[in-house]
Amino acid sequence: MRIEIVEGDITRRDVDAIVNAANSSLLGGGGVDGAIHRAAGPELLEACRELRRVRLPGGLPVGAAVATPGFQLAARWIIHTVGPNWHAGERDPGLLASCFAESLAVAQDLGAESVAFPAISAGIYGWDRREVASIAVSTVHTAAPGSVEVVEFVLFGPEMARAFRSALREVG
Ligand code: AR6
Repeated sequence: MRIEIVEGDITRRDVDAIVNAANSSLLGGGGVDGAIHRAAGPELLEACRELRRVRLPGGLPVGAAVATPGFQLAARWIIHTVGPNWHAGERDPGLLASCFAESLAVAQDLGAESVAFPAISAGIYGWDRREVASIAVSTVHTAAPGSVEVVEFVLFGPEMARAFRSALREVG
């Protein structure tokens, strides 16, 4: 599996699947979640409401992942995951690792060959960017091989990109 670091807007990536840093409600929010809902169009919210009604009445647990179509995105699928919220005392690195591992497992099940991840929990949820970078890169680096050939980390800002490049150097 090849790992690439990209600075930019994840909604614009032409990959098979993009990962959304959602919340348990799956009904939208700010940050990358808001950007993905705006770019994918209103059908995404409908699909999320349907998921909640049929499969996830209690919401999506922290560390779990679930897919919807990409609707108006170039990406065919959106994989929604819920990062731990540092501000709410959710500080177990295993929960954050689970977001990356479970999202990748969903991508493999779908047969995706390319997947783009944002810096889950590094925005509104308040985790330190170096810790997110280290957990993200090491989790993807040690994942079992499958259909996914390329994993992109698509990041806002040079500092976040630097943190991920540094984490990649450490595993490489
Ligand atoms: N492309 C790539 N990265 C982005 C984009 C984008 N279009 N927009 C923001 N980021 P956040 P979280 C970066 O807050 O910390 C939502 O309200 C951002 O700069 O989106 O997991 C959800 O509904 C940061 O580096 O996600 C939840 O309630 C990173 O993406 C909550 O926020 C993640 O920031 C989740 O918080």
